[in-house]
Amino acid sequence: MTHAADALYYRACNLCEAICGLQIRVEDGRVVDLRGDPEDPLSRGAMCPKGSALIDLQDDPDRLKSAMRRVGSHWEAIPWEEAFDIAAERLGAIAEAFGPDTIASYQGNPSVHNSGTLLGAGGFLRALRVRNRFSATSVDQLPHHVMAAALFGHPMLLPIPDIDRTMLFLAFGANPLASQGSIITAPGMRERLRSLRARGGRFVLFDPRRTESAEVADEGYRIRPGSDALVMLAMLHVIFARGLASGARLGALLDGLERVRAAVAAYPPQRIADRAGIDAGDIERLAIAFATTKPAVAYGRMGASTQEFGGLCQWLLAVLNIVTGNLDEIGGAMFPLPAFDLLLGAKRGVDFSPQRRTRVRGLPEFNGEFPVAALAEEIAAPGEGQIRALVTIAGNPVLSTPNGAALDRALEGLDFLLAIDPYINETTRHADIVLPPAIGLETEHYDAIFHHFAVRNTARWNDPVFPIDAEQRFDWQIFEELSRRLGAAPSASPRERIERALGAGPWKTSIDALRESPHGRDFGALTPSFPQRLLTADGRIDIAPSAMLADLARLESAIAAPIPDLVLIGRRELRNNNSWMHNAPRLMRGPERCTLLLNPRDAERFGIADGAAVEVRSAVGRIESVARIDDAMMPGVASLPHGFGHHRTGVRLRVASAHPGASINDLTDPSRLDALTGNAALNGTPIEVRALEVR
Ligand SMILES: Nc1nc2c(c(=O)[nH]1)N[C@H]1C(S)=C(S)[C@@H](COP(=O)(O)OP(=O)(O)OC[C@H]3O[C@@H](n4cnc5c(=O)[nH]c(N)nc54)[C@H](O)[C@@H]3O)O[C@H]1N2
Ligand SMILES: Nc1nc2c(c(=O)[nH]1)N[C@H]1C(S)=C(S)[C@@H](COP(=O)(O)OP(=O)(O)OC[C@H]3O[C@@H](n4cnc5c(=O)[nH]c(N)nc54)[C@H](O)[C@@H]3O)O[C@H]1N2
Ligand code: SF4
Ligand SMILES: [Mo]
Repeated sequence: MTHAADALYYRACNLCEAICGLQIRVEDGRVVDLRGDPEDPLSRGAMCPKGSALIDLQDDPDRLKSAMRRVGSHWEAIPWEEAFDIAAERLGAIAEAFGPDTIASYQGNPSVHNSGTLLGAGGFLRALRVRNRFSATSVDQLPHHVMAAALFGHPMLLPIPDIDRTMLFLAFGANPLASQGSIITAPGMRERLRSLRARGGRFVLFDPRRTESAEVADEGYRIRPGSDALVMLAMLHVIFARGLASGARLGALLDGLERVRAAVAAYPPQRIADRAGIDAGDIERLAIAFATTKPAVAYGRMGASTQEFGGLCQWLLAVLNIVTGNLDEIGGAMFPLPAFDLLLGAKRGVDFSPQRRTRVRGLPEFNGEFPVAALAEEIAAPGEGQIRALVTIAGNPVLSTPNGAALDRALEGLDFLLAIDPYINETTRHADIVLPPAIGLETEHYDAIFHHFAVRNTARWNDPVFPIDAEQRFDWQIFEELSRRLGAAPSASPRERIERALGAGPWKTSIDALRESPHGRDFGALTPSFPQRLLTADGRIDIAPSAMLADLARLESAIAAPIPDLVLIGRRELRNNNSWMHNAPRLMRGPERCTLLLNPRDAERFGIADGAAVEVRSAVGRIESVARIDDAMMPGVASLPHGFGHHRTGVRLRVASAHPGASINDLTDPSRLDALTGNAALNGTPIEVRALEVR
């Protein structure tokens, strides 16, 4: 065992998008105190219970430190060199025999939370010549990127709500008090929402469940899953009809205002109110309030992205901000200027329209990636180009992607599976080789992604707290070893790339300069940046892209279809982190959290009592759960958290396996997609539920 030197350390938590600054006291080589750093200019002392679980991760006896090889159902630790050789040899042989397009990759969420993983993986995937790339993006924020590419010229030009200065925060399908914010890095959400209200501002939220965030909202509306785009169209209808659309400073840059006006004409609030479950008068009033409150910002996250109309939602939210003069304005939707600017040197006018389609279903790629809803069939369906080998990096797609059970089965049929992951979980149990990186407090870190989404321009460099054992490796070292064996020339290390980017970036800084500000450097509040930062070919913003307008026809056919009897949506809770932190003992105390929430009316009509064991069925699968009757749910909507289902054999997560729960993604259906973007429609899955006989 190696020990950390006794000292007070400051570093950002890298578990979620809030990147809270932490203050960590180490004595006798162990963490004796961990709390929010009050001097962090972004998080100002905020943190959540998951931050302390970094200690559990550090001490977790189930976390792997040496390379592992699976022999049947047994695992043996093998020397790293041997593991690298086997992995490179097997992948190389498959590429040689069947072509590189029979290899696929899946990158999961922590890929973007660990700078060594983020900046190291690309070179390895290039060395592998993988074109069948998949990631958690297509069960998450893909519609945001498609919108940003279409309107602003680059997938990473994502507008961020300037929550500290807005006067009206209009949110759809987000639960910031549980998630701590997403595509808005604003640690301490509860405090930030409190300040908004203290300065006379308002928070309005649309969600089918009265969530903890709805509890602190000024107005919370329970909306029928999948109908957000209708409400947004109706709001725009009102704004145009009342002559409230302007575009303000950006007006001269805008194209397509008349095409939007024509499109929204078909959506008076009365037409869609019943369908959405929202009163037409409320929509009218909110639309006027949104257009006349200065500044205001509209925002939507998972509930408005992982649904059948995620692309339309993100487009309409941007249009709402633009036509009310709130885009790129203080207190509106703004574009951060991070010290490591991923847009530095980005080309203008790149064509992001799909260049390729998946083999089996013909689903479109975006920005070099295919929708992960197609992964299982690409592995399972025989024929030319069938995927034979998979590399997973920081991902658990068996629990996190639609019809995970089918993927679970498909993985069995692979010729070779390489997992770069610290745990043997529901996905990596199928691997031939697992290469476990050092994580969390052991890594150096610069948050290249989440400063891009932050409500203030700040930067911080983190040196590791704990040194690694001689036997351990970092993600980037694993990638480097594999790339070398695949014949790639050495490339710059993540640290060299960070150093270069900081020096070239807008704030001309360096790792050493950041080390002098252990709490983080503050470069100030966000500032308007258009038209300079725009990356469209002509330097203008077309707010009515033809692909978005064309997708309205699909929305129209959905309105014509009957409303399903009962649909399922997801749920995040403060002490979960997707699928992978259920092994942290301090997060798993208290009542079981993997429960099915049902409105009392639904419970009654299906004869289900509180606490009853239930069977839930969808078009693709079935699970068993425990029902909780909760009038926070909208009638006709049930809720189950994702990331559970740890009962599968061979999973080596002792704490998680004691709280197995069931996987919502054994019910979600890969054929339910947002056809515009390829994002999975995880929310709104039609289900049937019945009480199980008590044996
Ligand atoms: N039904 C439903 N499904 C969902 C969602 C939902 O709301 N509802 N949410 C979706 C969303 S938003 C996301 S982001 C995805 C997440 O989907 P995934 O990214 O596939 O799943 P995670 O649970 O985040 O798994 C992370 C994996 O990374 C490993 N890991 C942790 N840290 C590191 C590291 O530093 N390096 C490496 N190499 N590995 C590491 C963990 O052991 C774990 O295996 O799930 C999606 N799935
Ligand atoms: N504690 C915790 N924090 C996390 C995570 C975690 O697993 N646990 N995961 C992290 C990740 S990877 C992400 S991407 C973010 C996500 O961050 P958020 O998007 O803020 O979090 P969610 O809880 O997924 O919020 C989505 C909300 O949408 C609602 N919803 C479902 N369907 C619909 C619909 O059709 N319309 C509307 N309007 N609402 C709908 C759900 O009820 C839910 O409350 O959280 C991050 N932070
Ligand atoms: S909110 Fe919690 S998990 Fe997220 S960065 Fe802060 S302490 Fe870490
Ligand atoms: Mo996510």
